[in-house]
Amino acid sequence: MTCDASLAVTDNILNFIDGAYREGSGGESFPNVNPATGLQIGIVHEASEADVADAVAAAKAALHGPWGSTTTEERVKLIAAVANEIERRSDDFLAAEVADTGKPRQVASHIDIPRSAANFRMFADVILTMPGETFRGPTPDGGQALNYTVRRPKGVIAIVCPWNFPLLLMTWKVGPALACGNTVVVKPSEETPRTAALLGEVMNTVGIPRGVYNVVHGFGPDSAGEFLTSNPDVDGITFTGETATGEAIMQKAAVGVRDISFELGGKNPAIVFADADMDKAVEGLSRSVFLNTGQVCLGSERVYVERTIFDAFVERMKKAAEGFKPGASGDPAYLGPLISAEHRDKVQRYYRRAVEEGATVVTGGGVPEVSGNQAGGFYVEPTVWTGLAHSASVMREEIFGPCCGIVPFDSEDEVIALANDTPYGLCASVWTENLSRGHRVAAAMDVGVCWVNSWFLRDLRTAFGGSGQSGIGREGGVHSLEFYTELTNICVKL
Ligand code: NAD
Ligand code: 6OD
Repeated sequence: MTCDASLAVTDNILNFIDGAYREGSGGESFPNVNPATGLQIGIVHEASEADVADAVAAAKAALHGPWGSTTTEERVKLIAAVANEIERRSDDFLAAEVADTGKPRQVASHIDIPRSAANFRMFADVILTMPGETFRGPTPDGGQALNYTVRRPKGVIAIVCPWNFPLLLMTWKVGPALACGNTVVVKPSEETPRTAALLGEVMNTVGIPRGVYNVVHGFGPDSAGEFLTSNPDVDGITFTGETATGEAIMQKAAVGVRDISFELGGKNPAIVFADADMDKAVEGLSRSVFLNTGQVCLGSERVYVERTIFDAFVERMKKAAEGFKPGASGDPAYLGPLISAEHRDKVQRYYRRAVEEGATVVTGGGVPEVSGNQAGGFYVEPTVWTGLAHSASVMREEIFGPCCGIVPFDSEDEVIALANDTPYGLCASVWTENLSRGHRVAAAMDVGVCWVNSWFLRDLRTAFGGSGQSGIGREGGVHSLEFYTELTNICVKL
């Protein structure tokens, strides 16, 4: 592995256990690579099974320490302080996220870092207004009973995260977990360990007690991911990542009947009706296909366009794709790298397969020329296909790259059937100026989230998640609090 001389390769990315940073006790480590250059920029210290057990034990002990007796109001203050500290140190978080993912600074500074602070601030608000239920009713002996619910923290929560929006997707779970009084052990992706580790400093600065927030680095099978999800002292597992990984984790969660919340893959449809505002649809869909180099679980890899506007729409998407420049500058016109050489190989395999499956390559399909210190980065061209059959594997399997197949349709019923014919069910978007049609088609989508004339527009109080093979459960607003708490009904004979 070549190192980037301009960056400190001595960056040591450590585990954070019981309020302190540590190397792995097994002495193992692995390289941390900047995907924009392909160069090694640091060393990640891998947690051994014993380290993971220590992290879980610290989290369990912290439930019975000062954290266990905090009031909701005290936790809310601490969590708001975490949000403030992320904002105060946003340059540090930005540098860490850009180094790990290679994404353009413009993307990380507008999406990843501010949303991460918001994830804490919003759940601090939600927990204060969490509704409970009370029933007063007759008892068989003619008396009365009062039933009411109280919420308890679930306990030790394992949070297993992907690499595409590392801090954003991790804090989306750490925020509500801590708001509800749980303690957490986070296993960030092996590709993007930095921001999870850095958050440990924030926790110490604002006075979150030790053991409440822990981070263990490593891989999945036979490494930190598996050690964590099989640890019997973990009370709940929340996971974002691939569907196949979700299946493996679910088997571990079955032992001891631990609760799970899963946000998994997708093959999301977008539907553009002839009456759509063409400018808005092209702008929205070029974001939903190419943002974050297509590495967004909510991205639209299947785009259905009403036949009368098909050619014009394809031409506009071609132009949009060709407007991106490969590279990792701060400019929004830049399309960053894919996360790794391995992922680039996978996306390229799909690019080749699309052609084998009969696609017309409208634009892209290859690897761009990139010069200077980014020549070794993991770039691919933004790609648009037409002419693919509904049964083509590139139209059925999640690619997670900057590409889409565009398909014409003639009727509303036809396109609803096409859009829903997938084992996934994460999200969809519908583009039309006919609001009745917008509501009707959105309600017919078998998905967890459907946008009308927008995409990835998030109100954090809303239910977020997928149906089918895209996930189990919903998080967001009170839905997160449902997962991160246990309900006790108290029945008082009056
Ligand atoms: P991944 O499943 O490969 O890895 C995710 C995490 O799981 C990593 O931390 C990894 O080390 C860990 N892991 C892998 N195998 C494991 C095992 N057997 N036991 C325990 N942990 C294990 O996913 P990825 O490649 O990091 O992320 C991309 C995928 O995530 C895509 O499929 C994308 O759709 C999905 N995703 C979904 C959402 C959503 O909200 N639905 C959001 C982002 C990403
Ligand atoms: O916005 C969110 O809360 C969320 N979970 C986004 C997921 C993006 C997937 O790549």
